[in-house]
Amino acid sequence: SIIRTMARGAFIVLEGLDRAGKSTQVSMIVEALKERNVPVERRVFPDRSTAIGGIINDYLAKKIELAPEAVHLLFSANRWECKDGILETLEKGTTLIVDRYAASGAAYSAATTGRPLSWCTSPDQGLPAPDLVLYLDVTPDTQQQRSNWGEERFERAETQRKVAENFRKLSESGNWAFVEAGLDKLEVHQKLLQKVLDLLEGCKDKPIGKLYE
Ligand code: NYM
Ligand code: MG
Repeated sequence: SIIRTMARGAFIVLEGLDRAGKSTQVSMIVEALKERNVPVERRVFPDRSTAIGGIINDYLAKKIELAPEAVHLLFSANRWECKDGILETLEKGTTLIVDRYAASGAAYSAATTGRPLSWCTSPDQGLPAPDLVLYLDVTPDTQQQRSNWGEERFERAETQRKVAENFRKLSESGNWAFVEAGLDKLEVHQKLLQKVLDLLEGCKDKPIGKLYE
């Protein structure tokens, strides 16, 4: 077996409904870690830059129609095609801050297909598991006040309500922390950063887990 000579990076995911502020907060965390000389990279799912991501993008932008189950499998395939890249990054000691991941996959698809969460989590089984999921908890009022609300598919109050319920169920397994998303963005950042810093030392010697195993 390979002797690990270097600490691995941490795998941290930000989750939440649309307009929770995840992308802004990912940027702020990445900048804060860089200032502390922590090797860090960001990723976003869906990764719209790949061929599969292009189909997902066209679907979300309402340019094409697809069966919701087929879209679900594309979202999962989009994570699987990034699996080796994720592992290489973590193994070289770089921490990853990721904007959405498997929980979004299951929470949205369970709402849009009506299929059980267990059906929705199964294609992601075995993917690298996050060390920490930071959930940005946003209210419907705050969502609707934020820019471009309602443009993409799934941006409807009823869908979002179901998705939120699914996120709550998913948060019962794994290491999740909830942060109120309606606060001032610096206040949200400070809360998130504290949780990230608390985690960083602790996971260096732990092997990277596998989702739903
Ligand atoms: N989404 C995202 C899914 O339905 N399944 C997934 O696996 C992922 C990663 O895509 N409404 C949905 C959630 C969002 C949409 O993401 C696009 P974003 O972060 O809003 O650009
Ligand atoms: Mg969105």
